[in-house]
Amino acid sequence: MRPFSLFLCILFLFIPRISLGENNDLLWLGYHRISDERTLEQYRNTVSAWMIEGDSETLRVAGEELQRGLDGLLGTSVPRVNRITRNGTVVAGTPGHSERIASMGLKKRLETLGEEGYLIVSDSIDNKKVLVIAANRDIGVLYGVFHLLRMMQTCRDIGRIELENSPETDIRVLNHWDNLDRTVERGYAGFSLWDWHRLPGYISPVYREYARMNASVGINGTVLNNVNANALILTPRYLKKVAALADVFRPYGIRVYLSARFSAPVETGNLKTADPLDEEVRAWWNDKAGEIYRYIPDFGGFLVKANSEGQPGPQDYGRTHADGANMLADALDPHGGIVMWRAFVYDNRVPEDRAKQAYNEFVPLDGHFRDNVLVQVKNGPIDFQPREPFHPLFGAMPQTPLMMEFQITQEYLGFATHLVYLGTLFKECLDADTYARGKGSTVARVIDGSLENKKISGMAGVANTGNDRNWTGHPFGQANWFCFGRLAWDPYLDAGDIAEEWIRMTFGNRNDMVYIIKNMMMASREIAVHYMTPLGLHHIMAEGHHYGPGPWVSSGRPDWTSVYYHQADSEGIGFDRTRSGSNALEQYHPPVRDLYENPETCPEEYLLWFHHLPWDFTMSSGKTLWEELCYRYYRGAENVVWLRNEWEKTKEWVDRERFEQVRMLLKIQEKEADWWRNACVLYFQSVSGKPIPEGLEPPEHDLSYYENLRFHYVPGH
Ligand code: BDP
Repeated sequence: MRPFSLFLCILFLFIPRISLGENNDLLWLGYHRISDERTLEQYRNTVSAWMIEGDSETLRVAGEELQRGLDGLLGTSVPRVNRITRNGTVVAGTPGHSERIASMGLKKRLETLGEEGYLIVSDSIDNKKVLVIAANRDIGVLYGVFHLLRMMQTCRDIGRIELENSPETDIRVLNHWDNLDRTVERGYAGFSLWDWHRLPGYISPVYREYARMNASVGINGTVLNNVNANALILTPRYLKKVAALADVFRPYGIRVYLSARFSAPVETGNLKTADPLDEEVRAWWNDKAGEIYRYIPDFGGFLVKANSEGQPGPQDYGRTHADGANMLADALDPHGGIVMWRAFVYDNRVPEDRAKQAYNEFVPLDGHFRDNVLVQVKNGPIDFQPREPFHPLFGAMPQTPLMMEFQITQEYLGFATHLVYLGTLFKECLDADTYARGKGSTVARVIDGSLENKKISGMAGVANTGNDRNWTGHPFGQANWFCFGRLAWDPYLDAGDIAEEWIRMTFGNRNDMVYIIKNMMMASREIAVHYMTPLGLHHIMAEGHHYGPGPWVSSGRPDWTSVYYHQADSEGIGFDRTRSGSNALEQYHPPVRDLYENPETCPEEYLLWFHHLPWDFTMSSGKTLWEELCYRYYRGAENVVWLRNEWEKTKEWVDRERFEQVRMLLKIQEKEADWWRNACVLYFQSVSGKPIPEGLEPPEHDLSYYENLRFHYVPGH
């Protein structure tokens, strides 16, 4: 080697690794060396080698993960061994493949942990201290590996571990609203991850990383395409591409599902009808299912949006949602597949409050669905708003498995520009008490199946991923993906604990930094509610693209306008859903109904969701409703300044790239929060005729300025 090249090589060894975008790419699995020397010392003593017993693709990726994680966290190469010759060996496997594990007397404990559960225990073998990760199936071993690594990433004590863990729900899926041309409906992180054009020949390394990330938080399924589905996805040309993705995901325990277009038999099968009771149609779906399983033997099943927002469905033929779902369920059943049938349905020809329509259509069908059908229900009765009460269907269909549908992508929460941690939103819904079987009948217990002893359970999250370098557009969007997975696995986890895990895994373990960022995250959703839709307001965003405020939107189909939802006039504001109004409250069980029926006892955060009240209604603060509304809008916008100032404090701890990204985004968020506040306060003032309370700075423009803002090429639309 020439001296100059040698010099360059040596120099290269001493230059810190080029980290442009690296931290962002790695998401929460960066496995950075433990910075606290005492913890590092303890970990190095506890973990000195690893072995995985057995051989399968899943065990191989579990081994790769252990290698990568331990090497990174301990800052040294941790050897793989075949024999236990030293203290601190991690031994992972299943009793089926490992005699050592089979002989450890764990059988009884493993019996309760199912296909995906695992246990991690400190023990000794041949007088050597070991850490055992044991599971019934290989996938449980992989989940156990991620658990141990997470404990180390978050600096937990691993000196003496004794834990068991298994998921509370069966189906934990991301729903990608990705189109075949790679645009993503309501996606704000670039284009779709799926490179349909070059599949199946070209397998992007991103697919494997995607699978790792999901597996690390327990997600075990992915619906690849938009619920507004294109029937082409079910044709052989695309099924080959889907099969190629399924092959990459399989070792990580991730099954592939597809959104099925109900009219596919007509569009791609040349049939004259898609009537679910027609024999030819049923035969077409049976054959289609058989064909899919030839490509993808472990195909998960279909997600269906039918008779909603213009999508075809069984009602086009005078049939019910159950008829449609059951036809598909029958086709999938011999292969072990399931149907996730969405309850997000509403019809502009029905003069009913939109909040009531899903309940009205689905409750009569309870008990009519096949065993392999889950009805997938959005968290609230309208549409992923910054705040909604829980959907009344939860607790109203005792004989039907109900799946939760959360939206991780921030369609109504500032896109990928605003820092909004959704853990608190998800938990608010999961912890809500439906009273379906008396006190303690929480939504979490409905969806995990424990309340009514359901055979199958699940949770879906509308993904926020795209081909942006940081995956989610906003670095903090990563936390929402992470948090969704953790809650799908265990809906009883605490939103703050999950935030803290994510921060430690992503940014490191400095307690002062963790404290600041966690506070920001935990406050962030309430802040957004304040500057967008305080006091139970909802659906007042701009029309179509949904970017920014649009409380004045009044043309088009009524239930797509804002005035339909806020009902503001010179007298007052809010949607009356009590007995004197649409009586949507009737759909809730009595204690909830009674509490919300009375404006004096209705929680203020849902006040205008359920009540139309005069502007001078007295709030608990002693202020009038009008004043309170203004104060909340102003407080929300002010708190974004607080978020920005808090973030500045993290400058010396967070890597430059992410620090700067978040800083820039918070500046935009501040402007957009002011925009929301100004537009909404001015609009509501134009109907209330009341002055903006003293001490609050008047908006910089007049209402017509905000009403006339126009935007082109807004993402996700
Ligand atoms: C709405 C979105 C729309 C989706 C729809 C759905 O604006 O793009 O297609 O939900 O969930 O929130 O089907």
